[in-house]
Amino acid sequence: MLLRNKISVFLLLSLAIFIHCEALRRHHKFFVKEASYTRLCETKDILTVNGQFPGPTLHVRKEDTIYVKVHNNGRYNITIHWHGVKQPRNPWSDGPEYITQCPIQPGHSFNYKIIFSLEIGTIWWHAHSDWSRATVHGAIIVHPKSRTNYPFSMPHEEVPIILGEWWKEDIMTVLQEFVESGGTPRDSDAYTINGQPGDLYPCSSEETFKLNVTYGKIYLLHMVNAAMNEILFFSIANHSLIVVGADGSYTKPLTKEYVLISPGQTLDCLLEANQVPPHGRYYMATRAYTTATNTPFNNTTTTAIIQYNGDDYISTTSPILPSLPYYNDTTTAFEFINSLRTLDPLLFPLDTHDTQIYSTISINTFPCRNNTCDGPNGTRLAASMNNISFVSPSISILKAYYNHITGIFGTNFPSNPPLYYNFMGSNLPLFLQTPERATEVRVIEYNSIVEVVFQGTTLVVGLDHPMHLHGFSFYILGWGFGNFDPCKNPLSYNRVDLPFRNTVLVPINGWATIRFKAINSVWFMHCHLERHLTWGMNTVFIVKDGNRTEERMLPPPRKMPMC
Ligand SMILES: *[C@@H]1O[C@H](CO)[C@@H](O)[C@H](O)[C@H]1NC(C)=O
Ligand SMILES: *[C@@H]1O[C@H](CO)[C@@H](O)[C@H](O)[C@H]1NC(C)=O
Ligand SMILES: *[C@@H]1O[C@H](CO)[C@@H](O)[C@H](O)[C@H]1NC(C)=O
Ligand SMILES: *[C@@H]1O[C@H](CO)[C@@H](O)[C@H](O)[C@H]1NC(C)=O
Ligand SMILES: *[C@@H]1O[C@H](CO)[C@@H](O)[C@H](O)[C@H]1NC(C)=O
Ligand SMILES: *[C@@H]1O[C@H](CO)[C@@H](O)[C@H](O)[C@H]1NC(C)=O
Ligand SMILES: *[C@@H]1O[C@H](CO)[C@@H](O)[C@H](O)[C@H]1NC(C)=O
Ligand SMILES: *[C@@H]1O[C@H](CO)[C@@H](O)[C@H](O)[C@H]1NC(C)=O
Ligand SMILES: *[C@@H]1O[C@H](CO)[C@@H](O)[C@H](O)[C@H]1NC(C)=O
Ligand SMILES: *[C@@H]1O[C@H](CO)[C@@H](O)[C@H](O)[C@H]1NC(C)=O
Ligand SMILES: [Cu+2]
Repeated sequence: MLLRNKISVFLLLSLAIFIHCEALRRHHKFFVKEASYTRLCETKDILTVNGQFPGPTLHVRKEDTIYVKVHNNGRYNITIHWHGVKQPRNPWSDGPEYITQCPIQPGHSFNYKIIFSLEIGTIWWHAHSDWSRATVHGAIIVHPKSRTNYPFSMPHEEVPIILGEWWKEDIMTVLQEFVESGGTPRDSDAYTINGQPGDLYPCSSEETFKLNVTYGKIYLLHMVNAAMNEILFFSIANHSLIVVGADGSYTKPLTKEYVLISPGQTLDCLLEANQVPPHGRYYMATRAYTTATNTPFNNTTTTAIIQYNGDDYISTTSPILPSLPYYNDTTTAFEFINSLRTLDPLLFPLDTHDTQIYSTISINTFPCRNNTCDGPNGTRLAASMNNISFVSPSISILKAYYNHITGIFGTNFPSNPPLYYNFMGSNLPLFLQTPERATEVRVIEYNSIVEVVFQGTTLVVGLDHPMHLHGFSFYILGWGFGNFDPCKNPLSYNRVDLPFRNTVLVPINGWATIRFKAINSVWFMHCHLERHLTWGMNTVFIVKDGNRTEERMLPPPRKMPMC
């Protein structure tokens, strides 16, 4: 009897261990809940996943499928987006609220199925509802199928480096004030590295993120720009960075003293601990790259520290600060972007395209009652693509499309700017500033090669826009300043080893051209500066099904969140 009990306990235990291992690999649980955090000498509650800020890092192998069950134990609606994951045929788990799903309401949960395919290296996840992503975000590291299978020196250690922004004010209050005022949002009070402002800010020295390295070893930094509203320069004192990946795709190794990373972008960088003793301590540092005149930004610098193992004077040596490019140094910013090259062969030929969309991306204004808003001359600030300021619908576009529900969205997103004017003009007539409000999508044929030319304008203010496309990575054929010239500019396109990314930084007062192959379903396209997303610099691409079963969108999971 006793023996039999022992055997059954043993069996139960091994079953439990088996299930546990299985759970570690494929099933994850995200509890979205408030937790108390102290930064910049003040304590406040922030929304987190599992109480962690930044949230947990997900480790997967290339081409895995995993499940993340998200329980909303917070006070706000929430959705999670798996940024950079192409999710072939499965837009149901992509995440943007009212685009592919209704939000998960407080007390409810949703089981996301995340299908990895081409992605390798660093991508990330973040909330895609209101402004929750300020604190609800984390890295996803896609490892090669076999541990040794890197196209570069095997790293000794892999380290997520997540750049972010911290507000002393509650982020929902920041959002509410921003929307009500009609002006620009209040600036963040600090930039952060792995959730810490660093010791150049008050009350931050103890917790500053520190990376201990061993002389002679190589470290793989998995970098994410999770900041809400700022493009960032990043550099490490006395150490070069070797960029080997961007946006979940390998690049040819590129050695640089600094990198530039836009919200929504990721970089994989090798760091060689190659400083000979006596070592110093070395800051890694980040601050804003911004070109908008009259748009305030926080001009402070966040830091973390690199220190060498075995040094006994560690805590007394003050760290060396790297020099960072000047905050409006567009030349240096684009010199970096321009140097990135894909390592992998092209996935489709780039000599031709089937569909072209030429879209302006503009900052706009709406009239405001009695001119009492905080935009220029009392107006309300807005943003648009091809003069349409995107209005979020009340049920998801994906659901409306799949179930043929009419009246939720239109299919008239224009292929060209509705009006041609000098997009770079310096005194444009004021009537051009006011866009149309609508929910317009663009329908695309299955398997077509789509070219999008983003054209910045000087309406209200010109600035750089990191444009992000869900569901695809795209090749960046070219970019330049001024008005796009359809005869001349394509002659200088790179068609050989151009970068393969999911977020393109369109330069201030300039343009950029991307191409992707439309192989699956309903995808959001938007500026990854959060204020521009809120203002409507967005649209949606619906790619029709192909003829064969394996070219069709998967059916919805049984329990989608309800509106
Ligand atoms: C930038 O951050 C610093 C440090 O937290 C803060 O004192 C300052 O007010 C912020 N600047 C702006 C323009 O918001
Ligand atoms: C890094 O090194 C310092 C000094 O030796 C030590 O106090 C600290 O615990 C180490 N940190 C980690 C994460 O190993
Ligand atoms: C860091 O680099 C500077 C400039 O190249 C050099 O003068 C200094 O000695 C280096 N310091 C350490 C501790 O490696
Ligand atoms: C930002 O900081 C840099 C370096 O500290 C300084 O040179 C520059 O004048 C500052 N710019 C603004 C707009 O405050
Ligand atoms: C950068 O800012 C400085 C002053 O802060 C200004 O003199 C300069 O013209 C700016 N450069 C560009 C390219 O806007
Ligand atoms: C707007 O202006 C009108 C007329 O000047 C005034 O009667 C009205 O009270 C104002 N409304 C608000 C909300 O201030
Ligand atoms: C504000 O109004 C003045 C006077 O009508 C006009 O000259 C100026 O261009 C306006 N500015 C903006 C940004 O609307
Ligand atoms: C945008 O559309 C509005 C409303 O139709 C129009 O008044 C405005 O001139 C248009 N602006 C541009 C730049 O097309
Ligand atoms: C689907 O089949 C139709 C009829 O045979 C054909 O015209 C069309 O090109 C096919 N579509 C795709 C995307 O292959
Ligand atoms: C939360 O989502 C539901 C369903 O779409 C919606 O009715 C409700 O207004 C949302 N709540 C907030 C605060 O946005
Ligand atoms: Cu933008």
